[in-house]
Amino acid sequence: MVDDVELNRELLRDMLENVYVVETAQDGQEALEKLEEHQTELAALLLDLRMPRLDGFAVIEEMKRKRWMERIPVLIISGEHGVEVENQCLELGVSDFIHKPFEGSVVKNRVKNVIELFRCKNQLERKVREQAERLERQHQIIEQQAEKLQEAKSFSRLMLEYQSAIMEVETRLKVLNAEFSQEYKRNPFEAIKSRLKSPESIYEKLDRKGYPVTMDSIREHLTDVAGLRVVCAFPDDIYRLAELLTRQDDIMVLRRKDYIKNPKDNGYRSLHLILSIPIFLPDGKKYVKVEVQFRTIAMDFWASVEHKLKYKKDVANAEEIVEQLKICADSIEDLDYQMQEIRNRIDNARD
Ligand code: 0O2
Repeated sequence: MVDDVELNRELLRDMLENVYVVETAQDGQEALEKLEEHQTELAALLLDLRMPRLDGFAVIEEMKRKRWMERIPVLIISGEHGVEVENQCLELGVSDFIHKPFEGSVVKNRVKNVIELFRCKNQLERKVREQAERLERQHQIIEQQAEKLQEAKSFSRLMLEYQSAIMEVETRLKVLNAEFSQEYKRNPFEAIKSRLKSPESIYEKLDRKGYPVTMDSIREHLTDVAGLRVVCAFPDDIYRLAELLTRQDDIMVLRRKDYIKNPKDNGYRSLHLILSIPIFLPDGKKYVKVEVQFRTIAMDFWASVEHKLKYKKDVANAEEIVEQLKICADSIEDLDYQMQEIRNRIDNARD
């Protein structure tokens, strides 16, 4: 309750004190200071208009600016009866008037009614706000799910492209195998193994290399999503087959790593090609990257055993195993070339 006349403050306090906790201020300035501190605890503000320092209109203006009027009902306590002033106050958003001299039951009833009305209004507004927030959250969830669905769709579509590229390379290799076997009376490769990189491995590799996990990033930065392993009996078949495949005029060789001529320190020997190969989809031709590894049967056996070591933790005497594997890899090279030599001698013999 804000009034500069002490008698008015005491009168109103007497009328309301048995129902409400009454806090008073003697001018607009003090009222705003108390409002700043207690505005969440106030049920209503009884406000005089004519006061020193800061008048009632200035308090209303400030309350409107701070949006306190939306929560706290303001009742004007004033000796003024002019329609003009009342209208001005109503336009500013005050809830009711209590005219001086004060009549106890009228004061109590007007205060009670305004507080009740505001309580209902605030409850309703809170419910509407909560409902709107719930709807917003649901909307966000639906949007996220739609996005995931979209991502899943484009990911499956991308995987389909890589799968098509695997099939394309596999078919070309099989055709070469058939032609080669007609000419040389033997197959240049024993087996083709293929695999599509798993979503977990794709994510792990992009993340490890610091690239974003997006469809464009997969296309740009990964070269081994589609992978083929061609297992040949003899080292010279590897080069012959690789040459026949890469000679095809619509295939581009993006990278070539010859670990047969330049074996890795651990003894690993294979020929790796990163190819860009066209695939034909309903919406046109597309180039897709494929990794093709060529190795001998013996080296394939070696690599599968050695690969296990990479994924095992705490292997006892791991260094000794690495050395042993290196010795085996060197023996395999010896063996591969000896077998090739034997094959050549058999081939050169007359039927
Ligand atoms: P996984 O589990 O077989 O897929 P890059 O792929 O280009 O980022 P890097 O190392 O430059 O990495 O390529 P590189 O040397 O051509 O090796 C690619 C793949 O060849 C490997 O894939 C292995 O499959 C195989 N490879 C390379 N070195 C070795 C080796 O020492 N031992 C064995 N067993 N396999 C090898 P990932 O992704 O490393 O493994």
